[in-house]
Amino acid sequence: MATIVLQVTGMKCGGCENTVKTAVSALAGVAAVTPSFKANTVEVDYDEAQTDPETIKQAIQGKGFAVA
Ligand SMILES: [Cu+2]
Repeated sequence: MATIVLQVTGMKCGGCENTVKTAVSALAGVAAVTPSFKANTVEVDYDEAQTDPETIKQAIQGKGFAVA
């Protein structure tokens, strides 16, 4: 299991956090998603055998948020 903290801008409220959480949680191999709109971060625990940071970034970007 690996953990990454992505810098994500565009989240403005708890609803945005939930949008990100739902999108990333839907990916195979993702164990936990902790977004913070205040810190502009999304922490993700994932199984490296099933997914990778690029796939996670794309899921977030697909919801209209920018990932650094
Ligand atoms: Cu929002």
